[in-house]
Amino acid sequence: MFSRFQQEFFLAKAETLKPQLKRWKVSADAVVTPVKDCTVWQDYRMVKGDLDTFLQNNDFVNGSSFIVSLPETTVGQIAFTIDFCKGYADSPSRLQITCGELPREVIDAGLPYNGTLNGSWLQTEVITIDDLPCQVILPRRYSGKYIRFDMLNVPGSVKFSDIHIIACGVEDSLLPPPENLPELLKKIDQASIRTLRNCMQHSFEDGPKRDRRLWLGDLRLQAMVNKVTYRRFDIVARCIYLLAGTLLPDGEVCGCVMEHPFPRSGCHTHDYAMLFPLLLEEHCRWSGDLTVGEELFDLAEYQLKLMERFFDNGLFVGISDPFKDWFFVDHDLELDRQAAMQGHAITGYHSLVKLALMLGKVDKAAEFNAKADLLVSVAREKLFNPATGLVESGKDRQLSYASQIWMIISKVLTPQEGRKALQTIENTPGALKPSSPYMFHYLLEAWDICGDKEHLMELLTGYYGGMIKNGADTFWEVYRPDEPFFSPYEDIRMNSACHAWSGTAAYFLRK
Ligand code: RAM
Repeated sequence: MFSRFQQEFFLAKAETLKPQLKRWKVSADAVVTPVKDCTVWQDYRMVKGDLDTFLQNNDFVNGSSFIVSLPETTVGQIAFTIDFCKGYADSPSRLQITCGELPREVIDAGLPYNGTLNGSWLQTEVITIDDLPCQVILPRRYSGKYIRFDMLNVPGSVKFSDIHIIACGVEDSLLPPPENLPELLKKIDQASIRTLRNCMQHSFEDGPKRDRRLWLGDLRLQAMVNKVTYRRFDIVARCIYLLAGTLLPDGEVCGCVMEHPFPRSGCHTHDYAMLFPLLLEEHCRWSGDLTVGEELFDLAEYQLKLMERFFDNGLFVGISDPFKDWFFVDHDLELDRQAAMQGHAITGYHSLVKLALMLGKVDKAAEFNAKADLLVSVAREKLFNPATGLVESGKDRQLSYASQIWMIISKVLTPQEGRKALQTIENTPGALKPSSPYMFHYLLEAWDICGDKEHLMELLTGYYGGMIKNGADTFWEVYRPDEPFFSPYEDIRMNSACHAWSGTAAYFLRK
């Protein structure tokens, strides 16, 4: 595909689009006490107290600790002032500081970690401060609503004041909610926008706590919310150039880009690569910037070319080596991905058709149309069961929401058929449900295509409203309403609670 030299050119373009970050102060506004309560999310309530009084009246000795909260989930550097209380400080102060997006991250800060991702993602530091009094600004950037201070070793006793976060991001404020919305939907809208705002750093990050990188699947959803809110198309373009400048050796657009200290590609994520044409086409259409479409049209086409090896006579047959060939689709290892992947490829071709027409490449449009048509007719023949009205996936003819959803998005099913399939799957015991907010977004997109706005709003209110009722002010990477302790990483502290792919409610509320 593109040579190293061409990729450098795209990276240089990305560099010219690098946004300036704003900085602002968000002060802690309460001291909080965790209270065990099995009726609330993850079994703890945070009871607030007056912070100024607490800090004025309390000195902290070895072994003591306290937790403060911020008015909203904030991204930035932790800062505070620390002083000694009596005599003079004859030794340094050693503190453990833990930042958490959700209560359990700070409550369980001392518990051993046995999750699958590296524990260094947990936002805990041990710092040693030599000369008191002083202001401390931690060098790392965090994302959180709670900060816990543990006195590991302090000279006598110490006092704290001015605890805050030096927040950073491209945008420092939220847009006001649409006036005609009921209260709960206003809250959902604001949490959705805050999620986008907090992820909007030098690129669109998936989560400012974790992975702090640009994932293609997340980016496509952020671009949708961005379109109806901040309209920072410059940053979307920058992200697209970052992807184009960090191709994998075989020319595939990588699933994620790590931006620092210099842009590098992450892993193969084939379903995300298949979404590249969709991302590009939507960006060109929404921003009116056809240059990037011209420049990257061949790259978008090449992504689907690369995927041809996973198809046999127009049917996705897939996954030869599950460790090498990662088709993410959802956080669900049981999910048979055949139908969903067929849908991704068709959607990719449809996007290429639109892009080709936008760019005046009529012959190319016809070529992609023919490819899409073949995949559609094979899907109808092999995956759709007209007797039940459902799409079945894989050799075990698995029934899942994901399969219906992707056959709707790719227009294999008409809106009428789609509506029936979604209604039927809702009443099919044992059908695999969306497991992550990422797949939940696509469920809403499918209902939108099928034209049932009422049901869409019902689902949206139930799901995102559920998170709000459970204390969210940004939306969570992982949310299974009936499984508060579920983590794909085997430790809830690793879950990100401000996550790009969960933030699309504002798109549906505002578009
Ligand atoms: C996780 C992150 C990210 C997502 C990938 C596939 O690591 O949540 O947002 O895109 O999975």
